[in-house]
Amino acid sequence: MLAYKFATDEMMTKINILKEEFASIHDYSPIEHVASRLKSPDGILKKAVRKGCPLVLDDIRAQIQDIAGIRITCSFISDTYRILDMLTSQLDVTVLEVKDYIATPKANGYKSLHLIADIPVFMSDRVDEVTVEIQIRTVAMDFWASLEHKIYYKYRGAVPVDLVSDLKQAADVANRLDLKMEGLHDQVLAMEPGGSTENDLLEIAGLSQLALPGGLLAAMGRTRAAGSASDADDEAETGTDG
Ligand code: 0O2
Repeated sequence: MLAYKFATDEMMTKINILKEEFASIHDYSPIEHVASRLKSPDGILKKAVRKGCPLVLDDIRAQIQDIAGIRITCSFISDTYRILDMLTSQLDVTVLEVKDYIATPKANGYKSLHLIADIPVFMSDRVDEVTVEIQIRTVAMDFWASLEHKIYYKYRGAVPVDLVSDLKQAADVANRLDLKMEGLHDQVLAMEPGGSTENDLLEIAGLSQLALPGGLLAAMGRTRAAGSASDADDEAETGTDG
């Protein structure tokens, strides 16, 4: 369990680095919220029995892949794939499986991207490759999944048929909301002054063009504007004195 805790800590650090980098350099962060949990020994055993997994440590390690679980919630569907790409392209992350329940939702309406990956945990005398499951979903998908999970447990899996149908309808509504929000987001991006804010070009005397993030250019622009205003004030004051 300790190895799973360390793996969760390492993965959380990776995700928090992405989150902080986005918050300080870009206009917004695709990561709304991150949470982690370790499955309890009782939960692991129940899942092992449910899956017909032999109750032997090596088999449990190989077959129960969500002992260490991380959930990332994003604002928009496109962000979920963006985060998936960022994590899977990291050199020490070995992708075991990607389950795309967004492109292919479960029959009950469940949507989410699941990344199952190994990451190395450096112990005092060895390196363990530890499996972590990362669920990446939008806020709307998360809202639906949390409620469905509660209902499923309340009825111990035997959810009444009309409730199942209502939940499916709610999943469709959540999906429509996600598509609407994505459309609004695209419109806002298209309206941003100067088009793309990701990488504008700045000419600096004598140097070739430098690609700088839009946020930094905007901040420099504000500094320059403030500088010229204060120069003008100084000149006005000098003029008065003179
Ligand atoms: P808990 O209590 O959240 O930990 P598989 O090996 O693919 O046959 P497995 O391992 O269940 O089966 O994989 P799957 O289906 O990708 O599910 C992994 C986890 O995703 C689940 O863990 C849930 O957290 C979540 N999940 C999957 N399907 C649903 C769903 O229909 N509704 C909700 N709310 N969550 C879902 P656990 O251990 O089942 O549950």
